[in-house]
Amino acid sequence: MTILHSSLGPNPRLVRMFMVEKGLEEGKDFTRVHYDIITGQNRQDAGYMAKNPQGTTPTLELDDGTCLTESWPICEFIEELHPAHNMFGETPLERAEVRKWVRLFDQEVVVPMTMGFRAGAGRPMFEPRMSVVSVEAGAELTAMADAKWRMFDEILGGSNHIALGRFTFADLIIFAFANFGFTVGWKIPEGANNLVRFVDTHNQRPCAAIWQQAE
Ligand SMILES: N[C@@H](CCC(=O)N[C@@H](CS)C(=O)NCC(=O)O)C(=O)O
Repeated sequence: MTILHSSLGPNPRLVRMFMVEKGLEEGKDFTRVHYDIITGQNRQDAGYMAKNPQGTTPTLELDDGTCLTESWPICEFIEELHPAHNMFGETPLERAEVRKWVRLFDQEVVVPMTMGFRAGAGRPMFEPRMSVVSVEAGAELTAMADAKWRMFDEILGGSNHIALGRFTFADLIIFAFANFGFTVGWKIPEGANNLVRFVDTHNQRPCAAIWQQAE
């Protein structure tokens, strides 16, 4: 059976949320192996490092032992195997639209937000295992990410969908990283009320329950 190598944190949870959206069930369609990333278990396990030389989670291990890494491409792979309840677009144009927003969000929010977290509250955990920018640079990155969160708030306007007028992977990644933020003390920037409504609305989705679960 397919194995999802997983842990705390937004990236494995993004994949797990995607699987819920796809109707895939743990224990039936895939098994999950959990790593304690707080203690660095993922990076101390030579077997895991062979599966994913980056040492990060998630990794999707297929029946033949092939290991796929990086959350977004893992989700696209799953979408191709399970096209029902389309999340990436039905046509080339739709897919380009969804990927455009995912790429923008990934670069403009995910990268500075996570780098900012690693340099600030996450420093004790991350500093021993990877390069981390200074506390000051981390605060600047967090502010840059927040400016882009505001941009996404404006783009959303009165809609709860960033693309295609329906729930897509672009919404899922935004929703997942807002939830990640909440777990580490981040708050939606003041006045970004479209984002507040977006999160409240999508909190009703079954996939949101992943954020309430202990690992
Ligand atoms: N770009 C990767 C990021 C993976 C990543 O940073 N995963 C985090 C968990 S959210 C992790 O493994 N952190 C612990 C570590 O790096 O040791 C992806 O999209 O999957």
